This record gives sequence, structure tokens and C-alpha cells, in this order.
Amino acid sequence: METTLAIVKPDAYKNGHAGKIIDRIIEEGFTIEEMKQLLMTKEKAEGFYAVHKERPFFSELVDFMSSGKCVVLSLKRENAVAKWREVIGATNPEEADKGTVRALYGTNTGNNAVHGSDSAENGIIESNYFFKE
Ligand code: 3AN
Repeated sequence: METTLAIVKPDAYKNGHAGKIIDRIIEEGFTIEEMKQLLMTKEKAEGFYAVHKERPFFSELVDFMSSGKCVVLSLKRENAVAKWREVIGATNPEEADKGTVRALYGTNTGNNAVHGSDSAENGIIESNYFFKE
């Protein structure tokens, strides 16, 4: 079983989509190992996205992720990382396949409704970042 971290980002949370996204997680065969609602501080968001700190959109990303409540979930499933990335779709919701979470609920590349880990190793590191404090 592999672990991935999912986040219902502030745009999707504020727009009332958290419940539908959690339902989708369950329908797609994931087990929710851990789940919590939180309002990230800027420092928490900066630490989470530290790999992106040289990117031009970093401060915008940190501001957005700390702008409202999120739901953070540690998920388990066979092939969890690839499966969750398939379910959420491309980073830019306009390019995401029909029916994917980002196509359904995302606004734009920055405000794209959900996060998904990009490797099995990061799935564990990111889950620990929120759930082993
Ligand atoms: P993904 O979340 O699909 O793996 P990454 O890792 O390239 O995408 O980017 C991490 C996060 O940074 C994205 N989820 C998105 O919120 C934000 N992001 C990526 N590219 C841009 C961009 N060009 N402008 C604003 N935000 C961006």
C-alpha cells in the first residue's frame, strides 16, 4: 500500500466542495488514514512548498494556501500517488480531463482545488509534515 497526501485547498473548501471531494476519495478506493481541517500559517505553507521557493509564483502560492481553511488527508491505496494524480487531473484546471477534481472544482493554475503528492517518498514526507508534529 502506498501513501499520498491530499489537500482540499482554500478555494474548494470556501466554495463548499470539501464533502464532494472526500466522497470522491472514498469512491476511488482510498482509505483515509488521517484527516484534519486547518488554517495554515504562512510559515506552515512555506515549509510545505519549500521546493518551489525559487519559483515566481511562490509568494502567491503561500498567500493562497494560508488564505483560508483546508482539509488535509493522508490516503492509502495501491498505487495511491499515480491514482490520486489521475483523479485530480492536470495542474491547470482548463487542461484537466473532464470529470477530474480540478476540472470540476478548480479555478485556475494557482487556485486548483486540490493537492496530490508527486512520488511515494513525498507522500510519506508530506503526510508526516502534517500528521507527525
Ligand atoms: P501539481 O500540484 O499539479 O503537482 P506543481 O507541483 O507543479 O503542480 O505545483 C505546485 C503548486 O503550485 C500547484 N498545485 C499550483 O497550486 C501552484 N502552481 C504551479 N504552477 C503555477 C503557476 N504557474 N502559477 C501559480 N501557481 C502555480
